[in-house]
Amino acid sequence: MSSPAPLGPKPKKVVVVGLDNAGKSKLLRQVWNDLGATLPRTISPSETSSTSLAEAAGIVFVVDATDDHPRWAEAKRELHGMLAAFPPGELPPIVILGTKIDRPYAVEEAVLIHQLGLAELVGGRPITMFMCSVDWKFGYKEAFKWLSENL
Ligand SMILES: Nc1nc2c(ncn2[C@@H]2O[C@H](COP(=O)(O)OP(=O)(O)O)[C@@H](O)[C@H]2O)c(=O)[nH]1
Ligand SMILES: [Mg+2]
Repeated sequence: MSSPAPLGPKPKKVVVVGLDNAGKSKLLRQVWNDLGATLPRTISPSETSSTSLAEAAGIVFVVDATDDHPRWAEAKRELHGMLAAFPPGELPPIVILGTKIDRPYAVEEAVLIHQLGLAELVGGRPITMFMCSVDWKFGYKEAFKWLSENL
């Protein structure tokens, strides 16, 4: 028997990137477990190991928002480098996800925006930031919703 025809359009690939230890794997597990039914059907998130950035319809850049051992300079280089690799005008929508805000040394959104140099990036690009905590099940749903509406 042949496999059934897919219902509706193929889900668009959303790639989750960020430094090691940022929280990508835990986020993805949580997104699949918890959002499952509510995740917009149009998107299919995974890490870059299985999907290349060039195939991505949208990108989630995960950054640890706690400043006990901050790696924001490194994260900033990674983010700006990634964006620079796209041809002008072909950048997919991007969510910067500041995560682990349940932790005691988590910083405010404005601090991360400054540390990651987001103001330099935004000009006309589909890029935004959300703060989240996987442990508190907070914030990531809104982030994926924004992305799904901006693909
Ligand atoms: N407190 C807290 N810890 C988190 C959160 N998300 C991830 N972590 C922890 O951060 C560490 C790295 O997470 P992981 O998903 O393996 O990071 P990856 O290397 O980017 O895949 C693990 O110890 C996670 O339990 C969060 O929202 N809150
Ligand atoms: Mg991982």
